[in-house]
Amino acid sequence: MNRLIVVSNRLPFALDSTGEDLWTVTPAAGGLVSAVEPVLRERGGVWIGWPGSAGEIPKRALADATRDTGYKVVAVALSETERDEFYYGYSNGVIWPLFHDLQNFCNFEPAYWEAYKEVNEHYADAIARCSQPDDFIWVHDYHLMYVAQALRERGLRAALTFFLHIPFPPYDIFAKLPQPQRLLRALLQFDLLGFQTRRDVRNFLGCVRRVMSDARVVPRRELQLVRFEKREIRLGHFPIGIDFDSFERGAMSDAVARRSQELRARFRDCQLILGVDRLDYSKGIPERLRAFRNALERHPELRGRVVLTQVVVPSRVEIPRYHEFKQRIDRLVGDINGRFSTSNWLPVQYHFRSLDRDDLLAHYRGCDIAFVTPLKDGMNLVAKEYCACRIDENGVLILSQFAGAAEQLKTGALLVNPYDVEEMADTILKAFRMSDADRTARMKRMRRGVRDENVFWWVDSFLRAGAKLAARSAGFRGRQGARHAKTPSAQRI
Ligand code: ADQ
Repeated sequence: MNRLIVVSNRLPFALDSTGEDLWTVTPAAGGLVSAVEPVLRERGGVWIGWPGSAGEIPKRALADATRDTGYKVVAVALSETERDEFYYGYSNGVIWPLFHDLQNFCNFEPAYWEAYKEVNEHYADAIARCSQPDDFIWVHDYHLMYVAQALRERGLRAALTFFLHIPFPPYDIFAKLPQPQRLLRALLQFDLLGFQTRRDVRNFLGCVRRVMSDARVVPRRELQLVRFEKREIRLGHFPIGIDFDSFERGAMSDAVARRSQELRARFRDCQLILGVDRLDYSKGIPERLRAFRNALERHPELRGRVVLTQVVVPSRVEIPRYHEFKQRIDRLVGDINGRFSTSNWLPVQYHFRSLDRDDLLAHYRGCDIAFVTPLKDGMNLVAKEYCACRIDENGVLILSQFAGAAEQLKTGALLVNPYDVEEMADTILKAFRMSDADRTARMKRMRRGVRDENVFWWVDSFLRAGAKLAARSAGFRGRQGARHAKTPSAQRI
């Protein structure tokens, strides 16, 4: 196997300064890390990314943090302005909300695009410095959509692959972006573009057809084909999975069994409903709380019989919108608990913190209903992790129809529209009343799917598609000759 180079905005841990030359290392939360880390740990390779703190990279702290990873880590430094304009600005203030159909949350500040390109150039430089001819270069996610263009401008001819973890929006929404053509042109410099779902591939192709008059879409049965600037770009959907065995094994451990029993013992006669999310407006947390409140209002049989445990992992709290969003959640929790609690029943248990792995697994194992209702989500791994941890083959999954995971889990989950508070409330009642036989039949189907299409299956299918293409494009580009090489760095690559 060729060496794997993973490139993502963040490394799988964050370095935070706690004083002069003192640093803490915190594992990064989030779907990309949960999916990619086990793969690199197993097969080795290189991970290129930013350690999360602006300014110079603290070399000793980085070396300490990466000693036992099993793969090499290359850190990219960002200045404070770059962090503000590239990371908080274009990536999380424009692309993130727009690609989740939340265009009113976008701040289309022109300087952000310039910063985005510049920082993508830093990543391209890091790739150029450390890559060798046979490496498999795999760039991840919406922060780095310009990297291939930057590498092509440096003369790199090797195959470049990209996976988008978040949804790709339909044309009417994508067209709001001030740089639709420049962004699509940049993406079409990759050789393989991977998306989470068929819907995302369809949306991307729709945008290419409408925006790029000199690109030709050639429909294919498996990988779609786009011809552009004498190149062939392949596209496909590769739904990301989880390390099923590791979640299942973890859920079976004594420590998790004990913690999940403790959790259950605290709420004896209640069914436990679980919400677990990063703090993000795309996850539909206020809508979920409103649905829970609506369920308690309209279905009195639920009062005193259900508890919603909502865990929110702090994320991007430096962005004012996220701060306001947290206050909204706090108010809703206060309102529900103020209105409905009794001397021995508190309807919402709210935790604003990250859980350690055993605790997270204990919640998955111990809760009767998972309530996963993002307004839109590339995939949503929480839904899959919940199924993997239900070793008793029980438990109900209520899932947003707008999560990528709905495409694979629809045969077992109760699908809801996360904007329809009453429908969600009625679905809570349906889940609450569901028989054990029905729960088991549904959970078995979902577990089979999550087990078969796990994270290693995801990586294999992506790498296999990429490897075929690398062979093909090496021949194709070989015939083009070296005349595209523009800069001295091209020789190094
Ligand atoms: P995220 O938006 O981060 O990922 P998600 O897929 O739900 O969303 O992954 C969250 C991850 O964080 C899960 O693996 C979960 O275990 C972990 N996590 C959540 N709450 C936690 C807690 N309280 N304590 C500890 N860990 C917690 C992005 C896209 C998704 C896509 C993934 C992967 O937005 O749509 O599924 O990438 O491609």
